[in-house]
Amino acid sequence: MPATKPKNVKTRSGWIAVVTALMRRQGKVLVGKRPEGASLAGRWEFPGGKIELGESPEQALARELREELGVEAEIGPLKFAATHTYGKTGILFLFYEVKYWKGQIKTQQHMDLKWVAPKELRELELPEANAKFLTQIMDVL
Ligand code: DGT
Repeated sequence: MPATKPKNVKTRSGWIAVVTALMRRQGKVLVGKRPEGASLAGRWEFPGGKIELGESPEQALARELREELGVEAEIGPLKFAATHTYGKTGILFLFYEVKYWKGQIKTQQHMDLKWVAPKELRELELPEANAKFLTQIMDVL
């Protein structure tokens, strides 16, 4: 047993991995309004959520899109990764391209869903993290 804890243990235990989908249709991208009662309620986000134990990022995103939108999605390539910290919690964001899905997108958890032109993203109330790396997100759209 080491006499002292490795220095990075505390930092790493406060990190979570979140997968999000960049879904395009006719030049627009899908965003959802986070539900009441959730953290960041009312903010517009890209569909997705936390990776659960035992899941790959792609499995987690496919599950989230099933739960949130009611579709069976084919997860494309990783387009962008970034980190942001909310207080003591660090979030690693993985943004995937999602071009293909089966089924009709329907609101299951969000207050609302809408397709917006990439430049309209700038006018939406986004979570702080997304606002911070919006330029990079727009570059990969
Ligand atoms: P749960 O089951 O309530 O823990 O929630 P999950 O696993 O559906 O995950 P969610 O969406 O509540 O958590 C993702 C975290 O990332 C949350 O702190 C909000 C933050 N976040 C920032 N920007 C985004 C975004 O564009 N999409 C998503 N899904 N989360 C974002």
